[in-house]
Amino acid sequence: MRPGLNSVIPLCYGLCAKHESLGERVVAIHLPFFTDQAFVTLATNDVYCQGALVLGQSLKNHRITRKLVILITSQVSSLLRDVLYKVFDEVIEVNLEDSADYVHLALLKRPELGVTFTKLHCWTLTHYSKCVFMDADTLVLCNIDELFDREELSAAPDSGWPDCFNSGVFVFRPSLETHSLLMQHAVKCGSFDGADQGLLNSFFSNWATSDIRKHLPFLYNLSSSTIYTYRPAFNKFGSDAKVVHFLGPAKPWHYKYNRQTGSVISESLTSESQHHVSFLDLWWKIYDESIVPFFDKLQHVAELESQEQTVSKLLSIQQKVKEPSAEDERRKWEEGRVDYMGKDAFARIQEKLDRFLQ
Ligand SMILES: [Mn+2]
Repeated sequence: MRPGLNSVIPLCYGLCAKHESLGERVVAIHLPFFTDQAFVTLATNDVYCQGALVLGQSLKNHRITRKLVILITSQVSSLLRDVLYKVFDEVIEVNLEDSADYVHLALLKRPELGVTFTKLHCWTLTHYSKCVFMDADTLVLCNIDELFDREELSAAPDSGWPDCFNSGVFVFRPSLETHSLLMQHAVKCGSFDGADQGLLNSFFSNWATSDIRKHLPFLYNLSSSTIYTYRPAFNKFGSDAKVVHFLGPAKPWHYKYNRQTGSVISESLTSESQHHVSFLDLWWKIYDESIVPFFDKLQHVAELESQEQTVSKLLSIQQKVKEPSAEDERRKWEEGRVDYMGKDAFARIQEKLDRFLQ
């Protein structure tokens, strides 16, 4: 029977949608869309953009009904900005140079707070009433729109210190007032771990004890390290994971991918990472199928080159993102475009100085 104009079908995750028959077979499904709510992520350079693109695509693959927003810094190249626009509804450059004097002063003393300040910028997105922040190194495994039923600040416990929340996934309400209080708190108290997680935990300090509804189940921010630190729990509950978080220094984009077998190549895996290899494979599958075509279109890649890629079969993000040259780096530094979060972070500079002084 042909569906009538207003027949309603339940969808797998409990929403209802209207059927609209167009001719004999084509059916368009309209999901309710909340334009005043958004998923928000952050990328401070071209490499992290790869993670953000896969995260954004993974959200889209599970029919999100909210807007997709990314905060970027001046370090992100114009090519990557063009690709980001293919996946995200809004690409917002955060310019710390525009912030108040006290922020500049704080950054001079503690440049490592740069990434934290950039992330805090999400509270200024006041054209949204509620948002879910997700790190660029997370990957969504199913629809998670129900997170918007939670209140600020909802987050999952950190696997290393469960009385703290992990700031890789959290629900918040944009507010200029909260933003300003957070910035002042950062300048005054700093961050006990030098990053946003320490700062947010000391600001929302009653998270551990005040309201259990603000504790997201761990399945909304399953840290990849837990897979081997609490293996029996992973074996029992891991298949229900909703969001995986690739914590630690080994990110999915550091691996190489065999396009023919659809798997991350095993030589590049440490013995530990074998356990979460299926999540890495999924990350790369999304990257290869949905993100690589955007690059190819934008770069007007000649057929010749795509043939070469087919021949090589192996995909790594180095093929898509060039490391900036020393000359580029110097120019950026001189123009005042300092990568506080990455290579120009205080720890990196200190490391370099130590090497010189040895
Ligand atoms: Mn992370």
